Amino acid sequence: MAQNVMNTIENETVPVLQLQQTNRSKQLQECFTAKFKQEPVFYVRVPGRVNLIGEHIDYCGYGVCPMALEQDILLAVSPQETEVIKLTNIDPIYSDYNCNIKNFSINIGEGAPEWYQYFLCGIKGLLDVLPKDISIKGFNVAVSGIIPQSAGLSSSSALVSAAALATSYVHSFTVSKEKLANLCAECERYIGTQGGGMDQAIAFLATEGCAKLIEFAPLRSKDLFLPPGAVFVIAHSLTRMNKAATADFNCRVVECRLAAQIIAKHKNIEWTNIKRLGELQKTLNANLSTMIRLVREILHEESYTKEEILKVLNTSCEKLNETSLTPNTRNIQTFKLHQRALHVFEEALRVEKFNETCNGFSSEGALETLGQLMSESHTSLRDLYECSHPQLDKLVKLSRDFTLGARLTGAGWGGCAVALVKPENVDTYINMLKTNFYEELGVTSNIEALVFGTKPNPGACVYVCN
Ligand code: ADP
Ligand code: NG1
Ligand code: MG
Repeated sequence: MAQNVMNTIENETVPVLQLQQTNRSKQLQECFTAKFKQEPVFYVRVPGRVNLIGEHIDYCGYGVCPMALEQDILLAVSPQETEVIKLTNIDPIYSDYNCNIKNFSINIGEGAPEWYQYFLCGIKGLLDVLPKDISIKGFNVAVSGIIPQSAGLSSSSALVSAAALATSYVHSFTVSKEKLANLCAECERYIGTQGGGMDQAIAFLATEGCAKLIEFAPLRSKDLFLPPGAVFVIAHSLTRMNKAATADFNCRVVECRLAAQIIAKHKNIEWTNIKRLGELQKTLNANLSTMIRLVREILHEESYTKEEILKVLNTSCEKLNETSLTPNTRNIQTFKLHQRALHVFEEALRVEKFNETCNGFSSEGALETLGQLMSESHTSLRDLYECSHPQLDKLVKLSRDFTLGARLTGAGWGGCAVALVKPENVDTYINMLKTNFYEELGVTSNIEALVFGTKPNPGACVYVCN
């Protein structure tokens, strides 16, 4: 029987490798030299990720099972002796951006943030921990990104993490992978979303050939050895959702927090000390089945009004805004607490079963069990968490007869589905989606970029040139 290995090595740093030129790095180099009239000094690669199971539970403190993708963000960088940062993007839809590294603000307004604001989040995150005696330098950067954007494959965190890693390398300031993962999770919140840290963790901690079980507080990762014959296929639903453009993502974070606080109050625990459902579980010293029972007993299924929450918690609107809500959720008047908390505890149980099944993969039916857990996860995200999209539901439904299970991946409301497929069925499955999904929607070319098989890739690295 295979054993999962605790493979978090404290203080391990991001590898610095020799650059092997590819068509892509060459194209990026050309873009860089055309723009800045000099050669890049180093490159940074940070992968996107697909989450296999454990959705919308990282910010509640529960473990998740992502793996890093081949699709990544690649930066070409050269440090400067000035304080100016100059950003350019190989994709012409993104305008150049310059600022002073000692004097910039991220200033998030209404709607989707600008692309460079994600980059600035990463710079700020690193500068926040840079020792005061290191003199701060500007740098020139060209960005090439091939992770489908706003599609649940974590392009935002790859960009934030790449910016932080480039800033650390420019300043010869070595930070461990764990510290980078934690600080990038923290600094991406400057963009406005209160994510849980899965994306930045897998970006740095991924190793080639295996998915990971990532756990939080403190951050830990374990190899997840998938049973032989497990192929994960990603399919884009042709819908997108920028998570920082609306309050939907933070609304779910806040609904989970309010659910935890109301159960805490009911159990005579100081509710203001509880921010996450995971903290509540630890405080109650209960198992997940007990937590599921408590949700059913304590939280009603109808939406809670803000007024009712204030009454139950015996608090004022100002205090609730401060202890429980985010700036963009303060105007929301109704919250679903029963459904959201139920999803979180049941999904955390599914992650446990997924992990146990991978541990004992010689047992018969392991692939079927994993597939079933993935399908159950989708149903829960659709019905309890309400973060699916009709086109994601259509993809999952079409997948039923060709895969062992399928689900939306990432935050949802659009983006990608991931399916567990037997190797011998991969081509038939992809062809079926071409005909029954993409061609139906009028897409006949470049389908390889929309539906593709994946294998677990390594995490972030720096490339140096000769
Ligand atoms: P995801 O699910 O991909 O993380 P988000 O909505 O969190 O989606 O973030 C997507 C945003 O990240 C994009 O709208 C863009 O601003 C930024 N982004 C991602 N990749 C790139 C890139 N290659 N170039 C510029 N900006 C990018
Ligand atoms: P994506 O899919 O990258 O938007 C978001 C959060 C994750 C996690 C998932 C849902 C960020 C940066 N990422 O991911 O932490 O909560 O949603 O499981 O906020
Ligand atoms: Mg994101």
